[in-house]
Amino acid sequence: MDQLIQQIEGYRQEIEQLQVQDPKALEDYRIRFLGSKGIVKNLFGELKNVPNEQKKNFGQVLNEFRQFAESKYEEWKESTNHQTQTVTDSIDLTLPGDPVPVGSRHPISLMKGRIISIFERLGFSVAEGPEIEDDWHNFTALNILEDHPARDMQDTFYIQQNPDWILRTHTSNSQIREMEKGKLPLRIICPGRVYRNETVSARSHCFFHQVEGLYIDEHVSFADLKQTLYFFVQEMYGNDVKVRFRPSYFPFTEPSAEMDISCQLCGGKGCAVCKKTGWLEILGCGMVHPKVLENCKIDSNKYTGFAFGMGIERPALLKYGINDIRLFSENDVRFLRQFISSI
Ligand code: 2NL
Repeated sequence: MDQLIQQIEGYRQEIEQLQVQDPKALEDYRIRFLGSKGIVKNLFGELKNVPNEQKKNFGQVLNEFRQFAESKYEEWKESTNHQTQTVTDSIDLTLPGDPVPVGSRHPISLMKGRIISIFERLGFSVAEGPEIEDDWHNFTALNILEDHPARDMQDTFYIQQNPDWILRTHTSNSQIREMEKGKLPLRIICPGRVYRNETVSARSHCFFHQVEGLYIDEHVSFADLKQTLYFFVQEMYGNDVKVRFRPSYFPFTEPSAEMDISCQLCGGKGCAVCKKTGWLEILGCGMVHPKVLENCKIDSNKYTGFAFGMGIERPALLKYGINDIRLFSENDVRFLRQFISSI
């Protein structure tokens, strides 16, 4: 009996020294002392072994100990509960939320989007193709022959030779792939990134962006080409814009032309941007060469088509008054933030 009293005294001291500060420790405490196989229960089990004349006394000690252990449990339960409440109370739900940065569109994407939406209104749809291309879709199908300088390693990035895999030098590859599908008529624009093996400077880069267009049907004429492109520049640069076509040469079009617009900065009078000519060159175009049609298994006696290609960087430089093409790909947020409100 004395031994049991001593044991109880030991437990009491143990509880006295305990620091229960979180729900896990509280639950551990409950199981150890107050659980169905816990210390208090076991001690009550000892009651039957205690001699009758001491039962009353021992029962009293035991009851006191149980009350002590239970009151400690209630006390700790209260304080750990209170702690969780303090965390919730410290969040002020009336405060404004943390701002989420939304970013902005890249100027190249803005320009590309404007070009696409004008042609979409004329019934063109967007077609895209791979940036890593084979020789056929980038060169041969386009009537660019074996000894053409564009195929030179100095001008084109080769990933592999024999068989050749290259980084496409224009988005015409997407147009060849669409023609090969054999569904006519075809009215598509092909935006995308292209690569040329050139020294990087403020004015030119080894990768840039293009939008090419293609329209193939029966009876498509050069008059259709001129009117389509005239509509485009009027939408893009305003109704007072003037255009001129100069004869040119591309292996994939015949006849071929370069289209200029009147300089938007000086209104055609001549300034530093248009090099005192009053004109800005904006795209190349022409009637699709019959060989290109035949290469894609299109009957060139029945079908004709026009095609054009324009860069995106140069007009974007002009529109936003940017003086270095490298800024487009440097990901400097101070540059990019300037386009937050642009559409
Ligand atoms: C330029 C000139 C041009 C084309 C691209 C083309 C595509 C096919 C067939 C025929 Cl599949 N032509 N594209 C035609 C003329 C000019 O681009 O100076 N681009 C920046």
